[in-house]
Amino acid sequence: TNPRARWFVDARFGMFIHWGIYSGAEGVWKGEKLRHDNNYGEWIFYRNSIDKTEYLSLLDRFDWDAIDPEEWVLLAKQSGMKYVTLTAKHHDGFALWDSQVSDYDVADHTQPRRDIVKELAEACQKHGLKLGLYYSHWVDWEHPYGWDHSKEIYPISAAQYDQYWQEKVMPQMRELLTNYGPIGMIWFDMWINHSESIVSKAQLLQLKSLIRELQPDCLVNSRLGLSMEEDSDIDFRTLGDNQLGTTKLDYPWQSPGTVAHSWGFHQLDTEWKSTSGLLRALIGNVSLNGNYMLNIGPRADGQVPYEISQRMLEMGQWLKVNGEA
Ligand code: FUL
Repeated sequence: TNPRARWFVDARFGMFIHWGIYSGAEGVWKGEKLRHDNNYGEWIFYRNSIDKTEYLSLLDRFDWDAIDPEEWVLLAKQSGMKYVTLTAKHHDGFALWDSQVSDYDVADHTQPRRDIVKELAEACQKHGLKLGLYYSHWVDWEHPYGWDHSKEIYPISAAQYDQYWQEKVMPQMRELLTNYGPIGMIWFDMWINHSESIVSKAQLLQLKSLIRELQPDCLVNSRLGLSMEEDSDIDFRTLGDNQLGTTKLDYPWQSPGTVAHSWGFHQLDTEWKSTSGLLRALIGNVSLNGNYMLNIGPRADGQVPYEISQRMLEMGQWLKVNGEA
């Protein structure tokens, strides 16, 4: 383990936060339920081919007076978690901070202007938790040259993809790594192999160098698109969604998991896992020297579903009784 990742190995347990415009749709579009085998709430923009202006109007359903990221941090802390990772930009391309790169960001659609990354960063500082930021680098459904599966049918050129990379990904990452204090990790998403994709290894390395330059202590996960074997400078490996570890690895690793199925809030997603099952997942990973990042999908008013917060608090209670938190 490189010294940079020491805290992460010791942290064991963290919170994932999937929250964005999609939280306002709650997994249902115009009364239509599932149309696809992928019923993740955070995929609705793409899955239902929603027009961008109409998608933005979902923000009218948000209760901005009630939304307080500090509450997410407090829940994480009470649950024995040591870090939180927010979807700063998910696949829909919408930035949850005040981004100068485009007006497709939360600050340009709130009055008074809000910057959720900033509010969360301050709450993490105040309560002593590390801040992680999820950034969908590969996939972006908003930028004309960002990746989505339709590009397999209507291809874009490598030059067009690089335009997306240079005018959106790089400057947005620069903002995140410059304006919000220390960032514990950038959590990239997708496990496509770069050699089979439009994204080039050079682009991935360009992104990693920017992180190393601006925040040398910030961790980078393998979903950047470079495996631990391919690049020993990657800090930890992320397993598949809800996939638990089965073998002890000699490098840091992590499983991201949900309490039901969807990551973003979904009103029809009610098959809750039990607290004991979630604890078994945590203990299993920790026993193999891994890490568990359990997800909350808050509603459009910022509230965390009771079924999630209750289970997390029970886990925190267990950790306390067993002397781990
Ligand atoms: C996946 C994404 O497509 C899901 O929406 C979610 O963010 C999960 C953690 O990773 O790759």
